[in-house]
Amino acid sequence: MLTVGDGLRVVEASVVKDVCNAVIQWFRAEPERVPSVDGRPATLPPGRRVYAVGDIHGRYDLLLEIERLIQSDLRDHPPEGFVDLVYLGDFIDRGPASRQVIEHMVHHPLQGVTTHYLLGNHDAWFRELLVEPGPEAEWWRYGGRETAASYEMQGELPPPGPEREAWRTRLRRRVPASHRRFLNELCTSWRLGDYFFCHAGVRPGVALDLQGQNDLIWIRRGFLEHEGDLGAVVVHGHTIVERPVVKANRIGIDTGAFRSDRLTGLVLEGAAQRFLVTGWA
Ligand SMILES: [Mn+2]
Repeated sequence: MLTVGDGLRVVEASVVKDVCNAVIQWFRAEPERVPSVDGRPATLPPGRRVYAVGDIHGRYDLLLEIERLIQSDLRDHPPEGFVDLVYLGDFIDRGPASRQVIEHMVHHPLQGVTTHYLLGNHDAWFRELLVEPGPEAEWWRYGGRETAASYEMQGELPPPGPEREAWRTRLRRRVPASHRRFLNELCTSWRLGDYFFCHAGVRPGVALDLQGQNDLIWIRRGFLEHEGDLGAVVVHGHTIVERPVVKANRIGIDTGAFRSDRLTGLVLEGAAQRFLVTGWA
């Protein structure tokens, strides 16, 4: 038998659910444009599904959550064929648990899917400075401090010179070989059907298979405002947006997880796109 208290809880629960649904609807509002190539809607080959995940930036908690969302999506919508999962890079920096993110990627890939790990500008910084002098000061300022802390490197970044080199040696010793191999093996792009996946974007006017690494992991100006056909619909992270941006020529899904708690996943199948977002499960 329901008591008054139970009824109140039911009402509260339904109000909360309505508000959540409204927020989700707002987040998943109609795209500005239909992603298209050569004037026709972009599609994946039949029987294929792709999940793409934006910048994780050391948020191990959100990585686990998006994996749970993907797994329940796979249960709710059993795939007809082959499933790929693409991480768009920037695994590390800013958030508190970069070491745990890489450790998880190395040892616990999601079962039943083929995973592609792409290189972000932060991952590139880190793998370079483990080997030789580079922009350590910039890296430190833009979240490298947190990554160093996750590898239990306490204290400040020493000035360039012998102290810095001793620091680099200590850091390298604390980063397991499996982590260094993971960073060194990151790819700069992946392509399937009418979609091209990379961290930041592409240089318009350059063929997709001739894009330079610097553009693929850093580009903003020249790409974000470009409205013309790019040869594929570019799925990217790197540039933070409040909610996913869907244009005719690109889909941006970096929703600033490290500070917004919203890590976004994009689901592509046929000509359709759907979104999975942490925090509202
Ligand atoms: Mn980035």
